Amino acid sequence: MEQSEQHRHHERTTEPLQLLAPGGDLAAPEQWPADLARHLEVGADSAELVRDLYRWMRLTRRLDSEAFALQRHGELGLWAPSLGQEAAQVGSVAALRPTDQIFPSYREHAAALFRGVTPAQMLEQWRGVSGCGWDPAELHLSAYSVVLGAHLPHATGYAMGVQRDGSDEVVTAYFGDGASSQGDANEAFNWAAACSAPVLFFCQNNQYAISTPTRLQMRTSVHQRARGFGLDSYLVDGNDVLAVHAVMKLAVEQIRSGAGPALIEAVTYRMGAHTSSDDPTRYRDQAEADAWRSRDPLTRVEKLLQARGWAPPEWLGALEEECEELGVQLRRACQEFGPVELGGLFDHVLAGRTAALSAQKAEYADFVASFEGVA
Ligand SMILES: Cc1ncc(C[n+]2csc(CCOP(=O)(O)OP(=O)(O)O)c2C)c(N)n1
Ligand SMILES: [Mg+2]
Repeated sequence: MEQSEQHRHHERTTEPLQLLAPGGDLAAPEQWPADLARHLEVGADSAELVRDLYRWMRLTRRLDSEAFALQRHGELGLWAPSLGQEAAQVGSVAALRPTDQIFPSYREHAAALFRGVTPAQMLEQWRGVSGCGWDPAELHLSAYSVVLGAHLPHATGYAMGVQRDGSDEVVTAYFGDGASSQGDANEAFNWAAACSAPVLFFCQNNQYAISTPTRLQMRTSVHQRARGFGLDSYLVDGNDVLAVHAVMKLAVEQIRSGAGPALIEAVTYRMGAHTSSDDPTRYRDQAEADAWRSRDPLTRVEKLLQARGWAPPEWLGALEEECEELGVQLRRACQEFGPVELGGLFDHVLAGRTAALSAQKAEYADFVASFEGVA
């Protein structure tokens, strides 16, 4: 079968592609679609890959629980949990080259950690210390975008630049099921397809846009709609890190070789709240959350690691320590942040300084000064 025909096969399947079942059973290689098998060498020597993906998922989960606790302690203004979405994020980011630009939305903490964002940089935005804690050019990771879908035309435009540079870089943009309804998203998909721009749109369908379930938001799934724009599309179990990794590697390889843009829909579940300001018990059943807990993306990898003897106790112990150390660094970072300096906001609205911005900055400084001496 031609490889392109096999792609269409992925697109047509209504069931998300899964390689590692929730019980820890790995599909036999002969059951895998042939074009995917090449992209994930799970065999006798795959222990290292599985351990590595698991390590990043564990670190991400630790980051998430610590940051949520720090928000509850009043150290952060807000936090958007990544709990439950670790496989979708780690499996995908690990399939990219470090120089492939990523446009995240606001929950891609695994991608940020993987790219080398430090604990302190990670928390800056959530504490309100700065608009973005890291250098987007250095880490090839753009700033988090809270405005839904706004970064997707940026990703398409960036990919058009890559095209004009003659580079083989692949641009990845993460977005949610809810963001797929934005006009920006639809414009970005269409224009990427029209220009054959080297961009991969990665949708984490976590079943909700805050309290709105996916079924109330769309009649046709995101990966099916992608076809209408002329994007290659894939549907994958987003809680299966091995399937996500394999599909991502395949899609990225295609784009890098000039096949044009693609979209991956990863079916997952936001196990926690939308943000630290949200109470999901107001709009979803406990039974639903429990059902998804049995599909926890970490548990199935733990079962695989154990069954194959791929995770010696010393390795697990060292990972546990690494996670604890990450927690310590996050708490320390919060203690070491200086006071929030909002005056800097005016300096980064535009590349240059306008008279209006200078006036607003001066007005703000007067406002802050008016509190001096007030208890
Ligand atoms: C343009 C815009 N409209 C509304 C919002 C408020 N808002 C923030 S997150 C969110 C839901 C997004 O859902 P989804 O795209 O599925 O991403 P998820 O939060 O589930 O990761 C909404 C409506 C916003 N940030 N930007
Ligand atoms: Mg969502």
